[in-house]
Amino acid sequence: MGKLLSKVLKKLSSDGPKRILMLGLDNAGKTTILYQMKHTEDYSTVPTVGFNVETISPCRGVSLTVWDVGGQDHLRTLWHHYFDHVDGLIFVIDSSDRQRLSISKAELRGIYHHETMKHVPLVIIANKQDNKDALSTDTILEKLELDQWAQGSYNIVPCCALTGDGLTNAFTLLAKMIRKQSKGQRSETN
Ligand SMILES: Nc1nc2c(ncn2[C@@H]2O[C@H](COP(=O)(O)OP(=O)(O)O)[C@@H](O)[C@H]2O)c(=O)[nH]1
Ligand SMILES: [Mg+2]
Repeated sequence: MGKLLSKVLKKLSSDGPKRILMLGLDNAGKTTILYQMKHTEDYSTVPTVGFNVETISPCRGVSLTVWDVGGQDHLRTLWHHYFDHVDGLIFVIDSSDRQRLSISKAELRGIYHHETMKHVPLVIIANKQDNKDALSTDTILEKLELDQWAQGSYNIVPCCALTGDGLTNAFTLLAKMIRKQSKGQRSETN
């Protein structure tokens, strides 16, 4: 999946650099996804000391910043530093963690409360679909109450980060949404 994903990201950055955030509760599978991204070309990583944020550049012109949300209220005051000029958000969910879906829902709402995040395209990765008790994407959408969000503002993709299944799909969708969004913004300013 490395080459295809790499192509998707390169195309995305062809009309200017892009900033993508990847957030989710701890144990959702973010680091595993990052590991899969390391197979893409030109991989480089810049760990941030003192704040559990990792930024990687999976290809030239694309930066991907990752951190755990939930239960770290003291870090929330720092979020706004990362919420400016974001082009897309990937929110990772452990599809078998029924108990904490409500926390994910609250976190997602909190993130989109930030003014600068309001129109940022969202792709939810319903990770760990290989687990027998994984919830379907439909059930997850229902529990997150995303059906109340504007149509086209989000998508959900079933994935298994361990094998990489679904990840290219997820990033391809996000890239499409970002392109559509920036076209819309251009025509608004014309
Ligand atoms: N079964 C299964 N386990 C996964 C999957 N993705 C990640 N994990 C496991 O879930 C645990 C947490 O993953 P990690 O990437 O560290 O989560 P993070 O806290 O969001 O960075 C690890 O033991 C991973 O091996 C998946 O798709 N399926
Ligand atoms: Mg991690």
